[in-house]
Amino acid sequence: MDHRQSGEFHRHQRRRSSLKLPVLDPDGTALSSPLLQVLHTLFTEFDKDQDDALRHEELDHYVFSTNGQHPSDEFLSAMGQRFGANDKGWLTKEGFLAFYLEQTLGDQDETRKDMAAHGYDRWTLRKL
Ligand SMILES: [Ca+2]
Repeated sequence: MDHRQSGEFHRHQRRRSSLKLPVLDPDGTALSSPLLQVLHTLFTEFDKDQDDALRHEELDHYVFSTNGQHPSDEFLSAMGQRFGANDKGWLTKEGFLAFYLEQTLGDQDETRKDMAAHGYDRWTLRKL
């Protein structure tokens, strides 16, 4: 095939292989089930002591793995207070999901970028 045909072939292949899954449900008001699945997996992975909450060390590890920066203790506490914490002040799984709902409603690309940082394809939400 000549150069032009080859380009079209590759474009076609790319389209076929890029099944883009939604990060929000059809109403646009809740997280989509494929994204929820990934978030549940990530939460479990980072909840080392399995108490269904991310203590500061665990949440710091998550944030650092996501964007390469260590947040302050104030930031970590504020996340729990704002989105949902247990009686120790640690961010709960519900809080973690509430954070992602707010972020995703505001900026879907930001959430896709976060998933990519954790080794997921940002469009198909599959582990790479
Ligand atoms: Ca924990």
